[in-house]
Amino acid sequence: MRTQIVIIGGGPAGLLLSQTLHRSGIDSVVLERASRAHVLSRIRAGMLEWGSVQMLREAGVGERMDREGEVHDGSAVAWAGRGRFLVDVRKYAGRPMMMYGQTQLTEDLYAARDAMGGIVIDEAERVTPHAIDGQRPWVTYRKHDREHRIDCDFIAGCDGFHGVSRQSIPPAALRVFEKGYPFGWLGIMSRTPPLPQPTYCHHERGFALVSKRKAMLSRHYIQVDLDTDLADWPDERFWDELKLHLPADYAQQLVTGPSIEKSIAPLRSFVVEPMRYGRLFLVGDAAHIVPPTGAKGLNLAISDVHYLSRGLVAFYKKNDSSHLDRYSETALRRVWAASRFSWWLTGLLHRFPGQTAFDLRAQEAELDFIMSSESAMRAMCEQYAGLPFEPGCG
Ligand code: RFL
Ligand code: PHB
Repeated sequence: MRTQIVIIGGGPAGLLLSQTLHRSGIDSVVLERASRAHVLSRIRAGMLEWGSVQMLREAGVGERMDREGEVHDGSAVAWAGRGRFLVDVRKYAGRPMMMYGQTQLTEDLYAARDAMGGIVIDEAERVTPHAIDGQRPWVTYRKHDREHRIDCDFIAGCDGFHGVSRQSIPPAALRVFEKGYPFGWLGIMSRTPPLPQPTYCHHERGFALVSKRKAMLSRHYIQVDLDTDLADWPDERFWDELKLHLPADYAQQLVTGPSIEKSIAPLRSFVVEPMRYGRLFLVGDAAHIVPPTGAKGLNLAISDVHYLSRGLVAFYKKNDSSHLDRYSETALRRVWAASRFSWWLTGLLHRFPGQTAFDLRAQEAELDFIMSSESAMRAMCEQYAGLPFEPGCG
């Protein structure tokens, strides 16, 4: 088989890239290791930047998002005994945000690929890129005990943090920047009425986030130690602990119920440079991970797709490879901005082991400062809203 672009990974980055390229007349094949049902069972992000919303609309997958997603002015931040403030991105950054689940978005992308006859091969085992430093790369994989080969012009590595793409690049060609955090998020999904506003809660017991997907679907998180065992967290314990982290009025309003999903995600910051090696481009979580505190991971995956698809379109339609050559540099500017923001917000809102009473007061003083200083608030909002895509680049 031959195609122009082999896309490794059928998560949001890979599916959106194939959808965007298709609309510009560029062929691709998506190779996904998991089954479609598995990909669609993963519960992850919920908060889309406005640039992501526009990109999804342009890709022809915005219809259900515009119908079912919720447009928000921003999220709130609450901290012990001091009430809360709104990170009003509509007011300070001039654009709102959209609550729409990654699971739903992935469903929409699959539906769009199916409707356009896009090739998405699931349960592709042992996907392996070859000759990525030459002009004619190819990819092999196994399916139903048979070996297959696809020849292509370029490979897009959209296979997440644990994927094969980044690992296919000689380690000496990559520089890795990494930071671990000594905690994770325990998240639950429940069919209960959500609190009105997504709210990040700073508390001396640790961080909590109340969020939602839609009218009767709540998504909440609390900070936990890395060695936490899910079995030790029956629903009642989760709800009791969450209430302790919330402002009093929220704790009173909170409606509890059985969880329909419960999982723990460790927090991590990770970036590789460059995001390209020869004819292999890294996109989304394959190249970078941010802690979820800033709601940036999916949005970065979407902005990478934006820059890479524009580069590929310029290459095929205008015989101009200069945008592709700048892909890594351009994408990394946004990646680092979001990595810094996510790291900062994580540090501001979480409880760290060994943290002293002084450290806690310093966090509270910074929250106080953001709430009372318009310039600090504006700076926070600009970053939470997400930086605009760079025009004409990528
Ligand atoms: P994905 O979604 O991991 O998809 C990669 C796909 O590649 C497949 N794959 C392979 N396929 C073939 N061969 C191989 N060898 C393969 N290895 C892997 C996998 O099966 C998978 O289908 O990466 P992608 O597309 O780059 O998308 C990134 C996002 O999923 C991620 O950044 C976000 O979910 C992060 N995130 C959030 N991002 C936001 O923008 N806003 C949020 O509100 C937000 N909240 C979150 C989050 C992530 C969380 N967790 C669980 C880490 C909340 C949480 C709790
Ligand atoms: C979510 O709704 O899952 C969510 C919202 C904001 C975040 C992270 C996750 O920062």
